[in-house]
Amino acid sequence: ENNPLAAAAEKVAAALRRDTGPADGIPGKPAAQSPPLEEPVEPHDPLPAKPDQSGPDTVTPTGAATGVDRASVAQHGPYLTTAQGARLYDSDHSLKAGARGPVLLQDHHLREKITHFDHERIPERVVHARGAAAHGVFHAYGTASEVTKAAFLGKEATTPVFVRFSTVLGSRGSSDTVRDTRGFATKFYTSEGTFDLVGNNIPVFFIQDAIKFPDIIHAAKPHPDREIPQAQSAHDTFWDFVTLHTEATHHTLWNMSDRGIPRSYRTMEGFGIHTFRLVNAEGATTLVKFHWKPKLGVHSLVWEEAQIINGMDPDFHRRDLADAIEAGAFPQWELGIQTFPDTPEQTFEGIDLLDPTNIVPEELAPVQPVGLLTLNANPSNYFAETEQVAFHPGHLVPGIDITDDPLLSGRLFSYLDTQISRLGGPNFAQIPVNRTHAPVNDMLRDGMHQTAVHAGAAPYRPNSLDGGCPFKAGADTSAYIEVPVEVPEARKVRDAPASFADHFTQPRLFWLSMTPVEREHIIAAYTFELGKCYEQAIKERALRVLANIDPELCEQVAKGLGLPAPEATVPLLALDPSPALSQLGRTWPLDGRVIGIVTDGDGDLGGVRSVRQAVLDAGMVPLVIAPSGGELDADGSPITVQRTFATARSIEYDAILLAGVPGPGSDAYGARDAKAGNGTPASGTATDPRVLLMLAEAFRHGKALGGWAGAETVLETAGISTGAPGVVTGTGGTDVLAGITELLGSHRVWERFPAGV
Ligand code: HDE
Repeated sequence: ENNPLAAAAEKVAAALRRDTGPADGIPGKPAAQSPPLEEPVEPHDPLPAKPDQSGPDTVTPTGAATGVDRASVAQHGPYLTTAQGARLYDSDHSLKAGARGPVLLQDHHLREKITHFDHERIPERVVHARGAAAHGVFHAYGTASEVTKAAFLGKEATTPVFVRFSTVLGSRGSSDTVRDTRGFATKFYTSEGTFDLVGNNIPVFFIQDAIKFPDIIHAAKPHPDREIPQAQSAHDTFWDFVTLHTEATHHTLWNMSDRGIPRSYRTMEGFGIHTFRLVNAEGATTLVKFHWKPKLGVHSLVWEEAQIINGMDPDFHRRDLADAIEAGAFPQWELGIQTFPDTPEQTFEGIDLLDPTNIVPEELAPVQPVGLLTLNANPSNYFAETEQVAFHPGHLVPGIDITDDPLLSGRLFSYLDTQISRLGGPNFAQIPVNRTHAPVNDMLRDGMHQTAVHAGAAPYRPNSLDGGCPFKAGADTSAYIEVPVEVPEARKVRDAPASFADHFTQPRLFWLSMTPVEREHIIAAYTFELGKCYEQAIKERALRVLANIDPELCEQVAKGLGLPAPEATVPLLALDPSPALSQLGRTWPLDGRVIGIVTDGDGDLGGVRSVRQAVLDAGMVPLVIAPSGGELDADGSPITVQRTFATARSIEYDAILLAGVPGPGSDAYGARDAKAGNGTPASGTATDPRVLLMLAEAFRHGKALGGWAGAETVLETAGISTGAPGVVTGTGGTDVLAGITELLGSHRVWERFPAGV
């Protein structure tokens, strides 16, 4: 009985039963009598593992399992353990000399837990740090078979994919809707090895030679002294560089256009940018540019909306992608190729195909669809998948080869190199999301984070000990064989071809292809960004660049900056516009569009119910907005309030409906519910100012607005004429919705612009 070890064991057993007495507590203070509510205290077998609790897999999550005993790895089994598998009886208290005494250095569990935590972060990507990703599948139409032998582009081929979208400049925690280029990187897990198409949502790049990449990125990232601004191009160093280095003009113009602020990842185009070389089964080659075309059309935010979102919902794009997939509204893109004959000049209609600041207008070389991408599953674990995925333009498969675009050549070096520092060594291909679905039989060995246990004694070639295995493949056994392109005899130089010196023709083509609304947005963007620069000399230089694109653009921006507009220093060519570059003028499916329905307890709740249903039936998302949360009683069958006046803001909706405002003289959303500053109900008939703000913003942003049964009064209070374009009022909700739906097909009510936003 006096055995001290037995006493200690009993104390531990008591701790496990959670009935410890006050022995070591503050004198006089009783110990807690019962365990925390709802925390299970009896060990039991785990519930079936949710996909996001599964342990490390031996293939990518889209592939088949390869026989690892899942029960033997993380978070399986009834007991919490250390990393070495020893069971723990307490993970909430450090080992101390007495409950109020010092923590002991010998607490190896504390040290293991904290040390692992200390090392949970890895370096973020130097560019494209903020991203969101999804799993999906690619179905090939087979239409590319004539030009490439790549198996995944063959008829009916189906290939798992992982796609990561990103912004370029911001850190991992920055906002989604900043003005920036977006990454669009796709990993195809093909049967012949992994193919990565590491593209952007803008078809041209800032620089023509990879050696300039550190310069553009140093200029565009926050200033090194104060580390501001975050995720912005509206600052001196960016504009200093892009105006001195005029090959950046084309990309910068795209950034200043609506393409710089996409509505959603789901409504972005993607581009491989560089010209690639395809090779078919007969060895014939074709030059191509890759395009992703979103099924929902190409749509953007307006600038004021984008800025409000950065504060209201910095995860706007990430949320939108994940929500759509979770709801089963799987985003889709068609992969297309523009094809060009593989001539020694590598030009098409006078356009240099090796210059990544050039596009080839679709009117000259149509985009031919070759397959359909569907994103149908969200990642289970952000870090394991979205953060650790490692793309590389050098991940190529037989049938797809590179060209001598000097930007691409540098990328082929950079991506492998960056993964080694980012993912801590050369074995990142073993991380589940990076594992190929093709059989691997390499002779790469050892290194940091080696997880394979390679057997055998002969990881070298030639060998006799392994019977000469593995053998080299040939053209008939799917080997990746570089196209034996002729390299003209040349002198070793640091230089660029003369054709790379034209920096203004293509920007002018883009400008001339824009509609008036799009041009107005471009002018506003330049005026905003240059207006944020401090250095007068940079603004003046920027105007000289704009003068070489178009006098109207230059004059308008100069006016906004209060500076004189300079003359062009290059001939301004008369060019045929490329209508395919404009985002306007077509109508698109409405899947996933969000309709805000504002109502309150006295509104036409029957009407709200039928409009909600009609919105759902049209594949769109209804969100009921009311003064406060909970449910609205519609004749005994309640309607759930999804947003309150406190949580709703115009930016979340593509259209807003005022659903049944109580009759004339009523309080029209608010007087009864909004509280005056002192907590007592406000008097009078004022509409809640948050509703008025929502309507005014939505109107300025070109969104469809509508309502019935008294909506006119509220709209007018918000300063919106019911006769204005895109405002639909009527007596019944479903009629009004029909009018709104028609407007939504063209994304916004473009007649409302210019609106100065
Ligand atoms: Fe990248 N780029 N890049 N880039 N890039 C990276 O690789 C680089 C370029 C693009 O979601 C880095 O893993 C150089 C063009 C995307 O994980 C790095 C040059 C295009 C992503 C890198 C370029 C891109 C990256 C940073 C000039 C469009 C994100 C982390 C020669 C065609 C991929 C990483 C993801 C990421 C280097 C230019 C697209 C450092 C040197 C042109 C979509 O390797």
